[in-house]
Amino acid sequence: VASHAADANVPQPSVAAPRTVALCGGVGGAKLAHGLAHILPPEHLTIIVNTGDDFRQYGLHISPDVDTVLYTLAGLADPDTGWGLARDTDRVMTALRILGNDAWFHLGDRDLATHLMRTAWIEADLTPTEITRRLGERLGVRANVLPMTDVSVSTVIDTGEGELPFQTWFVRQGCTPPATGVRYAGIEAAAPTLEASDALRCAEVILICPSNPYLSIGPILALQGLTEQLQDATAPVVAVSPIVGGKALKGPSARMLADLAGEASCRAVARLYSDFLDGLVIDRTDADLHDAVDSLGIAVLETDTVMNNHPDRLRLATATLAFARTLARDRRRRP
Ligand code: FO1
Repeated sequence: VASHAADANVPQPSVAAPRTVALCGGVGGAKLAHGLAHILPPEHLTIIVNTGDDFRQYGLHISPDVDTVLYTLAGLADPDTGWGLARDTDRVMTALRILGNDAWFHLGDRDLATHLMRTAWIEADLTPTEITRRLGERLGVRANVLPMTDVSVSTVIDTGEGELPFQTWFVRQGCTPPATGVRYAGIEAAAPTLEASDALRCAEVILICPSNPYLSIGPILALQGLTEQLQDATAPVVAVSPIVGGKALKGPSARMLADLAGEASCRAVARLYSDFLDGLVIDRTDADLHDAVDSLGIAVLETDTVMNNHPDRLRLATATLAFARTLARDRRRRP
C-alpha cells in the first residue's frame, strides 16, 4: 500500500535488528560485543570503546581495549587471556629481557605489528577514529568500532600511597595497593567523537557491556555531554552487570565496587548507572537482588550472564537485545 511505503530518506525503525550502540571496555565487554556482532547486521552495530587504558610502552602507542574488541570481533583473540592474538609468539619480549628490559607488559610478536602501525599512523597525525577504522577494515571487522574520543585520556589510580598510571597498577603491580579512587587525566578536554555522538543519537538500543564500571565504562561516561546524551536518548539504555554473585568474572571490578561503592553487587552497578539506566541484566544467582534493583526504577532481566563459550555470547546478546526492546523509555518510572 503506497501510504505505508517506507520513505527512503527517513531512517525507519528496524524491528528485527535495532540500530544498537554498545559502550565497551576490554575482555568481558568484547565477548558481549562479539555476540551482538553475530546477530545484528554490521551497519546496525556500533561499539564505543574505552581508551582510558591507552599508554606508551617500548616506544609504541598501545590501545588495549580497542585492540581487544577488534581481535575478538575478528575471531583472532587469544582464547586464554581474552587479549592479544591467539597462538602468538614472544620472541621480541624474550629478546627485550636479554637486553635488560623487564618487559612487564607482554606484547606478542604478531600483536606488535598492530602497535607499530598505530604508532606510525599517530605520528602521521591520523586520528584514533581513523586508525581504528583502518585496523578494523584490514582485520575483517565489519561492525563499526569507535574509540570513545580522539583526545588523549589516561586513567590514573589513587592507591592511598600515591597515584599510579593505570597499566602500572593493573598489570605491573597486579592491582595493588587497592584503589582508593580513580581519575581520568585529560577528561576535561575530551568530548566523544562526532561519530560516537551520531551513533548514540541514531541508536534504537543503547547497551552497556559487562565491563568494569570504574575502569572501562567510567571514562566513557565522563566524556563531555555523554551522560546527558544517555539521559536524553529516545533509545532504552540497558546494562549487563559485570558482577555475578558478588564476584567479578575477571579483573578488579568486585574489589573496586566493594571499596569505592560500599558493596560488590549488581545493585551497586545499578546505583552507579541509575541517572540514565532503564534496564539491568543480572545473573540468575543474583535473583535475591531483583527487587532492590527494580525499586531504583530500573527494570530487571534475570538470565545466565556468564559467557564461557560462543553459544553463551550469542544467547546473552539475544536476550539482552530482546529485553531492551521491551523497555519503552519512560522516565516516570523513576522514584
Ligand atoms: N593484561 C595483562 O594483565 N598483562 C599483559 O601483559 C597485558 C598485555 C596486553 C597487550 C595488549 C593488549 O591489547 C592488552 C594487554 N593486556 C594485558 C590487557 C590490558 O592490560 C587491558 O587494559 C586490561 O585488560 C583492561 O581492559
